[in-house]
Amino acid sequence: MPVYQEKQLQEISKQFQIYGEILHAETCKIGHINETYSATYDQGGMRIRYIHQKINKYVFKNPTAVMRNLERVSTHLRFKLESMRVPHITRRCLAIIPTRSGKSYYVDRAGDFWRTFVFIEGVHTLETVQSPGQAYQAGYAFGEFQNLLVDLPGGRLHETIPDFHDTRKRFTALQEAIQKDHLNRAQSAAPEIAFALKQEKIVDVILKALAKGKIPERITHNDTKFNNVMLDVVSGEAMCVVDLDTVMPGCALYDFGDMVRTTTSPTLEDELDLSKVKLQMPIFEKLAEGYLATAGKFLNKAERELMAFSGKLITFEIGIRFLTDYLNGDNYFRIHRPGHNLDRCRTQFKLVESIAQQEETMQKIVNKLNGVEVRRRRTTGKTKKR
Ligand code: GN1
Ligand code: MG
Repeated sequence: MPVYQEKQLQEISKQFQIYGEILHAETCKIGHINETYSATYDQGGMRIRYIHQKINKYVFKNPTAVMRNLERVSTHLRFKLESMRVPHITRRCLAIIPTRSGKSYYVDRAGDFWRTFVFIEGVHTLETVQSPGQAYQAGYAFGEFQNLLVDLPGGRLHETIPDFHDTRKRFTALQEAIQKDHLNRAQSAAPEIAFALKQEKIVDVILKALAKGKIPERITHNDTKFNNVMLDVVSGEAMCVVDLDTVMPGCALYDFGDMVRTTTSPTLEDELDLSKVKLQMPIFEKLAEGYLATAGKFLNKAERELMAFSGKLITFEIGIRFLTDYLNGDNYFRIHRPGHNLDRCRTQFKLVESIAQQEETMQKIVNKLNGVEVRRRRTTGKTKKR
């Protein structure tokens, strides 16, 4: 981390209710959007860590709304966990450290918003799933997250990024970027553009179901990447769901879809060897099982029926977002090499193909988990063929 940032962080850290001297700080290289640091303090002779995070103003145009949502969501989660008598609550949900004046964030001289969280010890996040059990944990944790927020009081949350998963608007944005092509990059992405445009028929499926009221609006996380679940390093149990800036009104399937995207392939999001990118069915099965163990308490029939499809749609959506950003000049997602967003896009599209090939089997697994077959057998007396 450059020295000036460390100095800047020392200034920032003084604004929060932390009773200690900052010893050192490191950049956390997670996420494409916010800047995150873990800082070690000497507090009463003990070493203690906190997370300091700067909100990306380009992406989150209304950071006050982000923080208001975060306060409400984390307070509610805490309340629910307390009432369920769950132990170690500060390892189970994000705990905001207030500023010295009691606010949840600090605005620095440059107008940037900073917040501080308790650092959760003894957990880690992983970029890829290494076992079906981990996928189960991720599914369970995000499902439980949605489940605990079903009764959030106080009215609708702010839409911190309006139309975040509006796949039609994402598709239109891609079409515009192709048409403008102001950096002359479209040619270098010709196969990806052709692939994207060919998928138009899937774009409106969930939007239509929402518009018709078949699928309800729910409070959703909206960024359910596998690396947003903290796993206990000893037990492997999912402890805490993080990255709550996009928690807002949404569709449960967006969350499930992004879990499919980020758990089922053994590869990283920007894998260059596309032959390795594929949906692994045993992982999907465990993911769905974990998710339904918790979200199964509230999902309706239409939501359950689109679970496999949602994996394809959300993988496609993120793919076209990477492609759009590549064409527009990489302004949104942080990149680490030229062409990075195009590489990410290719990986997503390869996964879309793999999901499409296996979608029927995936949905059969979901139906089985949902007990559809069992119910049919009960009503018809017949055993359904597999
Ligand atoms: C961004 O920063 P990160 O990695 O948590 C993005 C998600 C994408 C993801 C792709 C606010 O999340 O929507 O799915 O990158 N977050 C925002 O890796 O746009
Ligand atoms: Mg995020």
